[in-house]
Amino acid sequence: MRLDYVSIFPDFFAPLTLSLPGKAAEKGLLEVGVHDLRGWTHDRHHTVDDTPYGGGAGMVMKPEPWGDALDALVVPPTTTGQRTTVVFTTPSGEPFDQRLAEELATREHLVFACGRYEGIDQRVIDHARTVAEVREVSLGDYVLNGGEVAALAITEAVVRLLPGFMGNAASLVEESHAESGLLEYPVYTKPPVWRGHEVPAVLRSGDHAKVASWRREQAVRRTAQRRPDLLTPSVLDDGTPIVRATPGDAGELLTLQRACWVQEALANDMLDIPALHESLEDVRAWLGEWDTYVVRRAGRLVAAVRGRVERGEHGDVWDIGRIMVAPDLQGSGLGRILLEHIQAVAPAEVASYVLFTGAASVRNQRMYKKAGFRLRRDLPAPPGAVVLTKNAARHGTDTRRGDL
Ligand code: 6GU
Repeated sequence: MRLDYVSIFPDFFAPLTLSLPGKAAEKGLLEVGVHDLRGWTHDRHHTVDDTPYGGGAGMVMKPEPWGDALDALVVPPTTTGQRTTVVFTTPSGEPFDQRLAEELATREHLVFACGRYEGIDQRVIDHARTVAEVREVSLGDYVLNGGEVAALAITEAVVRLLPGFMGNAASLVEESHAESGLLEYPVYTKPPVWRGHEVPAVLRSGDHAKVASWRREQAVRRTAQRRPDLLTPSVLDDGTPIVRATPGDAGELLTLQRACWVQEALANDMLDIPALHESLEDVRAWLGEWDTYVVRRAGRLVAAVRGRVERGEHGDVWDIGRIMVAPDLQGSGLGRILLEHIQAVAPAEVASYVLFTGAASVRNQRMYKKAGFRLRRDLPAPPGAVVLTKNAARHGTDTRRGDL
């Protein structure tokens, strides 16, 4: 693979001769070229920018030096038919992720065009598309002063995937990681107790099955807390996402709530279900106090669930409620998926989950029991309702000796 970098700050790329890419270059897996854009200027001041047409703040990178740089660096299709790929690093690009790293790792020649100021004249990118594959890539939703650091980050992610680099072990790990779609579980090494922090006992138990299931559970829990967007249950089978409710959903939630609870009330021969009598203002108010998730199908809000932490005598409890599915979609499994989802997003500190349902809602109770909830006749419940609870998945991280 050949990598070229064009920038007005070529010194940024000194690290390429060190660390990972440096080693790959030594092994002959990589050829690296670093180029000063000013080398393609023709005026005395080596000017690379100018004021924007249409006015506005900041400066725009002039097209001519970039055009000459691309003329010099973009090579015609190789015998395998592969063209050069030009990567423009820009905060308005497509988000960089492992999938894109894997894709770029298959290329023979990458040219990183690192912009500064307010960006590069659009015609440079348009022209590049006529001679090369072009990717406009962003590291994430924040703004850097220039694309150099982004190009380095992309390089490191790509180069470690090259066959023969890191003995291929990395790519195997990567695969399993990508497959699970989860964040990594926490890791520990010796000593078993350090500054009062213990290594979770299960990891020292020698029980491989238990270790595996503990790690999986930790990965799911971490993912739910830090990146709920990555979690499988937050997407239905057909890819429909389960998303956080916004204040604008209040009206539709009210409609869904009425539809669901009228049905529930009729089925259970009870008419005083509080949710049935709430106003739009009530819904707006509880939306602000509960973690609420909704599902939209063809623009219509068709299902919802909410949860919040309650301080209980025996530790924090995750109160789950308002699992609602539009009447025409009931029985489709949506309720079960929402129930899984709301458990997965519970904060780490909760000791148990609790939910209430109609004493006569046999179908609901059956679903909850299938999901591991137990009917608690020993706990208080409002008239006509029952309580069900379930222990939250234990997650032995950060157990300090003194706490046990
Ligand atoms: Cl690729 N460039 C710049 N300038 N800012 C960024 C970025 C890239 N990615 C995130 N922020």
